[in-house]
Amino acid sequence: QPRVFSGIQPSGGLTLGNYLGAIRRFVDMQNDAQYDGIEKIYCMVDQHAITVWQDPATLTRNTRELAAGYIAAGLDPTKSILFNQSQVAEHAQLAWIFNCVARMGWMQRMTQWKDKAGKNQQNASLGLFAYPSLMAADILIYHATHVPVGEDQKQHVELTRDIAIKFNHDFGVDFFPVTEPVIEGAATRVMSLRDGSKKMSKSDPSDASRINMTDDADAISQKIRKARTDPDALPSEADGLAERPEARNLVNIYAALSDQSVDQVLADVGGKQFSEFKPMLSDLAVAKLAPISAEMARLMEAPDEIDAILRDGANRARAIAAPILQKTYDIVGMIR
Ligand code: AQP
Repeated sequence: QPRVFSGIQPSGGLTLGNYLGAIRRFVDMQNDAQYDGIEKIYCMVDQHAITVWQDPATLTRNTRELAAGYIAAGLDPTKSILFNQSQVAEHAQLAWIFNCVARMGWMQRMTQWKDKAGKNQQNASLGLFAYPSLMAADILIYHATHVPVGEDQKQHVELTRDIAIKFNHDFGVDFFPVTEPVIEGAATRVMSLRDGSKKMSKSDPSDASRINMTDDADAISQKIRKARTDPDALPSEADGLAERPEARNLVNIYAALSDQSVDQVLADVGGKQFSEFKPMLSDLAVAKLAPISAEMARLMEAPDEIDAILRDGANRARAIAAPILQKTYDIVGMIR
C-alpha cells in the first residue's frame, strides 16, 4: 500500500532550499490526483534537530515556525498528517531495533555525517552518528513507500532501503517495504548565495548565504543583490551554465519559483547581465514568498492552535505506527 512520508528538522528558520526542495513538493503531492487516497505524513523532526545542540526555547519556537511554514505554504492538516516526531514515541522505539540491524560502516560512509561531524568526529554526538537509523525508522514505522526529499537526502533514503532489506533478510520476513526517494524539479539542490559549491542551509553561520522564509522584501532583495556571481552575461542555453555554479543556482531558483524549465528561463534572460537579472529574481522571490511569510507570521500569533493541530496529527500518526511497531516486536521475538 503506497504511503508518503517526509520530515524537516526544526534546527533553524526555514530556508528557500527547504521550501523548494521539500515543502512545495509536499504541497504538490497533496494536491496531485495521482496521490488521492494515499496517506501523506509530514513531520517536524525535533529528535533529529537535537543531534546538534539546540537551545530549548529556540527549538520550541522553530518547531512551531516550521509547522506554520508547512501550513502557510499550503499543507492542509485535514488532508495531510502534521506532527512533531517526539510526540510519536514509536519512531525512537523502532530506531533502537534498527541501530541493532544497521552496521557502523554504513553510518561512517554518510556524507552528512562527515560534513557535520567535521574533523573532530570523537566529539560529535552519538545521535548525529546514528541519525540515518532514526530517519529509517521515521519512514518505515509507517511502511512509507514514497519519500519526497532534496538531493542531499538521497543517500539517507538509500540507507533506509538497506536497513529494510537487511531486517527482512535477518528475520526471514517480507515486512518492511523498499522505499523510493522522490527527487524532482528544478531546485532539488539550492546552493548557498555566498558559495556555489555549498548547499543553502539553515545552520550556515552566514545569514547572507540563505533566503529565510521569514525574510522581508528588503532582506530578500539585498541578499540577492549581494549574491556571488561571475562577471559574464547569462547564456541562452543550459549548457552555458555548466562551469558557472553561482549563475546556475540563481537561474535554477528563478526557474523553480516561476514554474518554468531552465531552458525556458534562459530563452528569456539569455544575454542579460546580472545587474538586470538579479532585480527580476528579487521581484519574483518577493512575490512568491511574501504571502507565505505573512501567513506564517499570522499563524505564529496563535501557538495554541498550532499545538492543537500537531497533537491531532500525532494521534493519527500513532494509530498507524503502533501496530507496525507491535508486529516488529513480534518478529524480533519480544514478549509484549
Ligand atoms: N539547499 C537545499 N536545496 C534543496 N533541498 C533542500 N533541503 C534542505 N536544504 C536544501 C531539503 O529540505 C528537507 C529538510 O531538510 P532537513 O531540515 O531535514 O535537513 P537538511 O537537509 O540538513 O537541511 P538544512 O537546511 O541544511 O538543515 P541543517 O542546516 O540543520 O542541516 C530535506 O528534504 C532536504 O533534502
